[in-house]
Amino acid sequence: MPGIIERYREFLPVGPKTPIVTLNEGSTPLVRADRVAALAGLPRASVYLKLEGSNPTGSFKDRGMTLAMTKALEGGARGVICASTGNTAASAAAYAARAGLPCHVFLPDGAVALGKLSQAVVYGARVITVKGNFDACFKLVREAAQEYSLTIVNSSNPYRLEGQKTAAFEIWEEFKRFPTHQFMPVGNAGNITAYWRGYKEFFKFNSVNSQLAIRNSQLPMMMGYQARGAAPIVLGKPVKNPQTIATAIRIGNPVSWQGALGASEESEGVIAAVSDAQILSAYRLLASKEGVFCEPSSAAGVAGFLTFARQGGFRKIQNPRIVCILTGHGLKDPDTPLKSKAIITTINADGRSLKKIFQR
Ligand code: AN7
Repeated sequence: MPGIIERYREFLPVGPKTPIVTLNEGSTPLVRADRVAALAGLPRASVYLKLEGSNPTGSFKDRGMTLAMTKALEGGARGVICASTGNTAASAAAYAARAGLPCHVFLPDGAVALGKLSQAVVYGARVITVKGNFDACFKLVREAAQEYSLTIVNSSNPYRLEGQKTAAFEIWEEFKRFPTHQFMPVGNAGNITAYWRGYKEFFKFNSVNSQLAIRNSQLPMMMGYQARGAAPIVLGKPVKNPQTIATAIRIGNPVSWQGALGASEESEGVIAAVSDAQILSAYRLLASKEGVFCEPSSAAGVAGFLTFARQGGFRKIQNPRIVCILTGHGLKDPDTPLKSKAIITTINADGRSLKKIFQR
């Protein structure tokens, strides 16, 4: 499959001469999850997982980065810069390498998952770690961008969200209708803003395009989840010192705060919080019951789904069609599975030791 710019050119701000920077991102798997449905007490509901970790750098950021980098190159940028909890940096570094542009990434010191840091380094970005959190990094980035004429590729860059909205198109195309509910993590709140825009645009497009009749005109309810220790939107005020094991969404003052509120209010969804324990429980469940390894932050949406279902949130819904967005790959964060009691047995290389482990 080509990347999202070629696939959805008519919905994106590109022209015939635009130099496209792509790693053939998008077209990610939408996988049915019957065990998750059963565990939520909805054995007959259809629950799907959108595996955004299957993107080229292992997260949904690639959808936005292909367009942000393409437009930066087209506009003659000198270089790009971002603040990041890790995935934006990994994606920016890869696409900048492909575009041949210098890339500077600012990361909270000691709070970025190992895989993401490795990616930023190997793709050749200039990696700066800051003694402060994401919000502090972003402040420095805005100063540096101004001072040194660099293009910011955080989700404050409007092309990021334009690219990311294409994930909603893919979901519609697979179902040939909208889901009833979409569950996802919320950090800087760019992604939920982008999905909602994508769904609304596709709805409008289909309404005027007679060949594509809309079978179910109902747009999905957007259900966004923050980590309890980093839940500014839920609290209604910035969090000075956000804390969560889900480092990707450890953000105290989200860039797209208003976008997230708009998405949840217009769609009659919610922005709510889940605890780290709930996140880790959903994270392990996805891997051990569905064979799907996502990073902890991605599991926040599934934790939200399980909570919502157990509280009877689907009681009045006829045939729910649920999509959970798994935003990043589990290998991004290789340390987390080994932090709990890992069941690994070491034996001597002989037959007697081999026999022993199968006794009992
Ligand atoms: C796996 O990389 O903010 O609500 O700097 O990496 O659109 O911010 C990452 C965010 C969810 C939240 N899941 O998305 C960054 C960064 C994963 C993420 C989010 C992020 P937004």
